[in-house]
Amino acid sequence: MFDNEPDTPTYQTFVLGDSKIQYVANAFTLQEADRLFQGLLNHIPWQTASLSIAGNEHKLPRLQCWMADEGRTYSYSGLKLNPHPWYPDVLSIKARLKQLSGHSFNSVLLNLYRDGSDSVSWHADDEIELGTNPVIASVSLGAERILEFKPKLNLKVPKKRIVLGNGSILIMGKNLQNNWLHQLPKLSGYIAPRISLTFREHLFGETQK
Ligand SMILES: O=C(O)CCC(=O)C(=O)O
Ligand SMILES: [Mn+2]
Repeated sequence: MFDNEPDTPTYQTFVLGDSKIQYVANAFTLQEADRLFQGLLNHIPWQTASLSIAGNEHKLPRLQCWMADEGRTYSYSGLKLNPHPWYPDVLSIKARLKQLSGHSFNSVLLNLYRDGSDSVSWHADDEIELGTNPVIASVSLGAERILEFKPKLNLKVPKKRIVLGNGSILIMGKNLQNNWLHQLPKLSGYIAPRISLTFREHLFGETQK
């Protein structure tokens, strides 16, 4: 390691069609990222979610926790997630996100990938409660993983791959969820755990559940 190399945030922008992705490496120092990772691993009430497909139960290949203000229920793929109250370290991560990106969010889906066989398959975060043009930010803690993007329609465009490092932030800009899919593929070999916090702006309040 380069002991005297400063651990400062560095910004990179990727253009995908008419959408932009911003990647911030070192949004958290290694020390901060390691402490946050251990705290979340031990204190978040991680849950297994199952989908029912043709009458068969399929466990999702990752653990999850939906955290938001009271009443902001999240539904996707037939699952209905009731919000857990905010955990203090998640609020400080949200504050760093605001400071570095200028974006405010009111909810977050936390994912725990226990090893390389945990994953998220192709999808867009385009649920109705996120509005028509959502910005989604993903904070990465722990093992490095790859996020892949492909257009919903033009299948000739090659996949875009972005490596998500420990302590990084990835911001998927407007339009991306409308026109592109993303996935976090399985990896073989020994892969350490990773936690992601995917922050969203949830537009439905308690009265519109
Ligand atoms: O783990 C990630 O960085 C992405 C997860 C994701 O796409 C999601 O939770 O919707
Ligand atoms: Mn997603």
